[in-house]
Amino acid sequence: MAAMSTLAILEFPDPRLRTRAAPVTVFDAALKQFVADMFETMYAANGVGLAATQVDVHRQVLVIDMSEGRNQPLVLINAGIVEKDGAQVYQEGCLSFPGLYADVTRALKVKVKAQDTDGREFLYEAEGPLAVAVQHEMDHLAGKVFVDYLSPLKRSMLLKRLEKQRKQAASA
Ligand code: GNR
Ligand code: NI
Repeated sequence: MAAMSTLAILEFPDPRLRTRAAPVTVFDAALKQFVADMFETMYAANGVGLAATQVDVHRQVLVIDMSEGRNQPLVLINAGIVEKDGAQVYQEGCLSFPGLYADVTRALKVKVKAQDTDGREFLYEAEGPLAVAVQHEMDHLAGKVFVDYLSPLKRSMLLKRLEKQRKQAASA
C-alpha cells in the first residue's frame, strides 16, 4: 500500500460540512488507501471517530476507534441504522469544533447494517459511548453536526465561545 497521509479536517462553519455523502459503489485499492488515511488523520488528531465528510470526501465512509490502546479500528461503509433502542446523554466533542463540548441525547443502542472495505455486508451492534460515536459519524455523512441538537440559546453560546477561542488563538 502507498504511504499513509493525514488529511485536512474541515471546521465549522465550513458549508461543505452540510454535504450529504453518496454511497460507496466501488470497493477498490483507492478506497482502502482512503480508509488508511482516515485512520491516520483520526489518530493524529486524537479523535475517536472521523467521517469522510470532515475531510471533504462525500462518500459514506466512517472510522471509529474508542479503545484505550488505539488498536480496535472499526470501519463502516454505507452504514444504515436498522434498529435503535433507549436513550443516553453523553458529552460530545467534534474535531470540526475544536475545544467545544456539549451534552447530546441519542439512542443507547444501535444496530447498523454496513459494508467492509471489500464490500461484504455485516451487522454491527453498539451500545453506550460506541453507539454515540456511530450516530455522531453517521450524522456527519448526512450533513448534520452535534450542535444541531442543542437549543438555539445553548448553540449560540457555544458558537460564541468557538469564535472567542479562534480570535485568541489568532492573536497569541
Ligand atoms: O474525537 C471525538 N470525540 C467524541 C467525543 C464524544 C462524542 C463524539 C466524539 S466524535 C469526535 C471525533 C469527531 O469529530 N468525529 O466526527
Ligand atoms: Ni464530529
